[in-house]
Amino acid sequence: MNNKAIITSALPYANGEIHLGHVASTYLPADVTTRFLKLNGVEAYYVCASDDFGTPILIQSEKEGKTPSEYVAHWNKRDYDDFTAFNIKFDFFYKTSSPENIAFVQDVFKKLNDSGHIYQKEIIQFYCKNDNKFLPDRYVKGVCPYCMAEDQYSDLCEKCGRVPEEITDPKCSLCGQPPTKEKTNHYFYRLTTFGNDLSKWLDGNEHLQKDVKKYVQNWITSGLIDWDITRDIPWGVPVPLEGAEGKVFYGWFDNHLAYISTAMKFLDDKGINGKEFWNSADIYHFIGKDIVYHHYLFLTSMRLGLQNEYKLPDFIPTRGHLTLQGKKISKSRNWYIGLKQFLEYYPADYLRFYLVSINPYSQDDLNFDWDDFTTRINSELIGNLGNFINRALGFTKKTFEGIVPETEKFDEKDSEAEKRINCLATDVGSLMEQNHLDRALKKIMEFSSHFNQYFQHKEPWKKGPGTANCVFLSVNATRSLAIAMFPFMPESSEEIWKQLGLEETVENNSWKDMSEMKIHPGHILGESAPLFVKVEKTDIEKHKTGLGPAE
Ligand code: B3M
Ligand code: ZN
Repeated sequence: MNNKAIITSALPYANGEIHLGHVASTYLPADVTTRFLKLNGVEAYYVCASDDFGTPILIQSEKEGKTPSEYVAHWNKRDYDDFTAFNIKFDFFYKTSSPENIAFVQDVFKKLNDSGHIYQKEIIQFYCKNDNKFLPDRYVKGVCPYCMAEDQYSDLCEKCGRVPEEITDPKCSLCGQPPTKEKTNHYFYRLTTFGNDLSKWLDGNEHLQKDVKKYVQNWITSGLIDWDITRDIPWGVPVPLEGAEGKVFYGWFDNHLAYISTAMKFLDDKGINGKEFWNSADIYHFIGKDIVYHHYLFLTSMRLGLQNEYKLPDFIPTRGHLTLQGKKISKSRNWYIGLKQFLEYYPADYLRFYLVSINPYSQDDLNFDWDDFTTRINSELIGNLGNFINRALGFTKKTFEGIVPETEKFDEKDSEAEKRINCLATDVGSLMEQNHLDRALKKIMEFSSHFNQYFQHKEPWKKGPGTANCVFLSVNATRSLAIAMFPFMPESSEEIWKQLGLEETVENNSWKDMSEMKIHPGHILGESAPLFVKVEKTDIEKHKTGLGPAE
């Protein structure tokens, strides 16, 4: 494991509230991974920013009668607050419209332009005579020329994931009229010249997911097209060239550069050489599968064009989309659950537990299902883990006045239990290192279930021989669980720590500490109380039809 890491997750558009779909695929896996790396002593920083530019934001701010700056400032704060309530802990959360990012983007453009990767071309653009404006990206809807999917925006087909060269049967998304075509000058990035280098990079990086690599390779072999990186709209990073007045960069030219500029700003402010750190760290970009094209082709080819002045990503953990009760999430049809709303009903850890459990390290979609949520919380989280911890700590309180007793010689079951504790850090850790967060969490649950059985088998309430060993090992297993759970359920983990009567916080431990038995005879436990409250089926029935808006 590299001892330095920078972790990013796809930058949320400053254009609406964070919902369960966002956190499931991107922010939660990134947060869990960062917490894991930190426990392993890695100097890891999780940076993120709001994605402030682009046509959808301009369109929406116009609709709401706000300036785009006011509009994005509102969402930047709201998103950050919602993430924080969910215990997504960024080391730094910034914005793509920051002065640092604007300067960085312009500088990158100049370098790429000077080295011949950019050219200017007169193009014909859709223009709406009714609205008197050029219609880039989301201003136009139509049919995808590759897969024939209808009702797609002109900048990305949500069906096949490709970026159309020209959308078929275009309509202005503001007024629905078919647009006309007008001439304008745009700047293009020579993506076509990077095919070989991109291919080589894909082949040489063993951390990237195989299935994703395969379809990106297919895109490359079937032919890349040069990429139009400018727009004629008044909101974006200005193109820093004479004669390019009024033009700004396309949002996907500048947004991923904010991964770098945000990390630089944060590190430099801390007195760390940002560039040096970036280039010696493992770089993780967590994304959802809809933006593979942008991260595997646009982002990487730009870093290649800069001659690796900033190193390319090591990991691009890519996950599928969340559906809700089996149906596609849609904000416009009000079929989604806002993160803030959800947290008004249930603790963050319930959602963290559930979403990690159902989320494999793959492109497969995952489904939020209220009944499944109820079952997993009530029977797994509470029935297994909560139950074991309550029993272990409650029994010690009741029978030994909360004082961990002296042990005797271990019998076979005790030794097996001890071995489980000794192996836990490696068993769970190796899965975490491979990004299999769901399987790692499952391992933790198996550990807990083993200890439930062990406790049951030892029948300590009969106070026979072996009772003290059972208590000693169960209390230590509880401590192991608290550390192992920390990346997944930080609040509950800290609560367990308190109940164990341990000092400081779980965060200050190291990952491998969970495999040692550091609670010794004579240790006094803190106050114990049930960790979790059951999810009521009657509430769930109400939620199925919608949660109601957050206050
Ligand atoms: N703002 C959000 C998305 O398409 C987009 C990500 C930018 S990452 C550099 O999911
Ligand atoms: Zn129009």
